[in-house]
Amino acid sequence: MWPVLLLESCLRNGVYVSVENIFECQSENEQLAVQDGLQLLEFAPQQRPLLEEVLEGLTAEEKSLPAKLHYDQRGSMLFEQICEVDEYYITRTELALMREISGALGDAFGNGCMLIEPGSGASLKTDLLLASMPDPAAYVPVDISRDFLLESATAIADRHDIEVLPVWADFTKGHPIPACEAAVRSRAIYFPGSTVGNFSRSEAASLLRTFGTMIQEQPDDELSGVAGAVVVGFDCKKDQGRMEAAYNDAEGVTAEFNYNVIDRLAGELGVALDRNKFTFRADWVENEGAIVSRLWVDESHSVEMAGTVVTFESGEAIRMEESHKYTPDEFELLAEESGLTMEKIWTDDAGDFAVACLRPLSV
Ligand code: AVI
Repeated sequence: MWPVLLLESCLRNGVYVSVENIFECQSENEQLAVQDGLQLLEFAPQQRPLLEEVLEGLTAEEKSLPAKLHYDQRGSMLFEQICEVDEYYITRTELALMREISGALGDAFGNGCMLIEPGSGASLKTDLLLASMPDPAAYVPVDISRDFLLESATAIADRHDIEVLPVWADFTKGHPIPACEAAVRSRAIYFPGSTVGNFSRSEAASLLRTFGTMIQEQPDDELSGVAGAVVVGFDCKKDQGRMEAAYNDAEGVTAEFNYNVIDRLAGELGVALDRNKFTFRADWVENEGAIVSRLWVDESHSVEMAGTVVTFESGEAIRMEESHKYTPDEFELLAEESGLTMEKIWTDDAGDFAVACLRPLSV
C-alpha cells in the first residue's frame, strides 16, 4: 500500500490563496506530520465561525441555513439512508450508469491521468472509475472534513494500487494539487452525485471554471499537453411529482436529515431552536430549476442567539438546501459559460441522470 499524504489547503491572512499562487504558498505553509501510520502533508483550511454564518442566514430577509450543516456524523448517516429510500432514484441510477460507462471514461482519460475528486467519498463509483483507468498516476481526494477525508483516503489506498494524496481543503475555494511520484500526463476531476446541484447556477458556473483551471495549469511542466477532463454527474429535470417525492420520502428520512440541523444548532452552538415548531417540505421551484428544501414555521416564536433576538413568524420558512436539476442542453450551456465544452454525455435509458465529460474549450 502507498503511504497516504494529506495536503491541507493554504490560507494566508484569512484569505484563501488562488490556484495560481498555490505553489508559492505550499513551500511556505507545508507541514509534514505522521498520524495513525499515515504521513500527512498539512495546510490548515480556515472556516468562518459557524455561529456568525448561522446568524447571518437567520436574520436575512429570506431565512436560510448553510446546507453544509446537514453533514455531521448523524447527518452523513441519514444521507446514506436517503440514498436507499425508494423515492430517491439518484444514487442507484448513477451507480448503474457508472457501471456501464466507466470503461469509456477510463479510455477518455488515457494513461498517466491524475484523478482529483472534490468532496471525496471513497464511493463505489470512484472504485469503478479507478479500476477502469489505464495506469493512473495518482488519486487526489479533496474534502473539508479532515477525519472523513483520511478515512476515505485510507479505504481507497487499501483497495487500489495507486498513490493516494488527500488534500484537506474547501474545494470551492481552489486548492493546491500535490505532486506525485508517477509522471502525470493529464488531470481529470470527478464530481459525481449531483453535488453540482447543491450550488446555485452561478456558483456552479464558477466552480466548473475553477475545475477547468485546475486541470489546465502546469505548475512544474508535469502535464504533457494531454487535455484534462472534468466529469460531472448531475440529476436531470423530469416529472415534477417524481422530483418532489425524492425529497419528501414517505419514511421521513429526508425530513429527519433537515431536523437534525436544528438539533445540531441547539447542541453545538447553544441556539435554542425547537424542531417541533417547524414542518419540513421540499418543493419544485420552476424559476430556479431546483427542488428547494425548507423548514416551515408552525407557530410564531422568538429565539435569542448570541445576544440577537431572532423572530420566526408563523408561515415563513428557513431555506435549508437547493437541489438544482438540468436538462442536458442547459448543462452544456453552463459548461460553455465556464470555459468548458461537453465532449460526451451519457444518460440512463429513462434520461433520469446524466454524466458529462467536459474538456477545456481552448486547448
Ligand atoms: C448530495 N446532494 C446531491 C443531495 C441532493 O439530492 O441534493 C442531498 C440531498 N438532500 C436531500 N436528499 C438528498
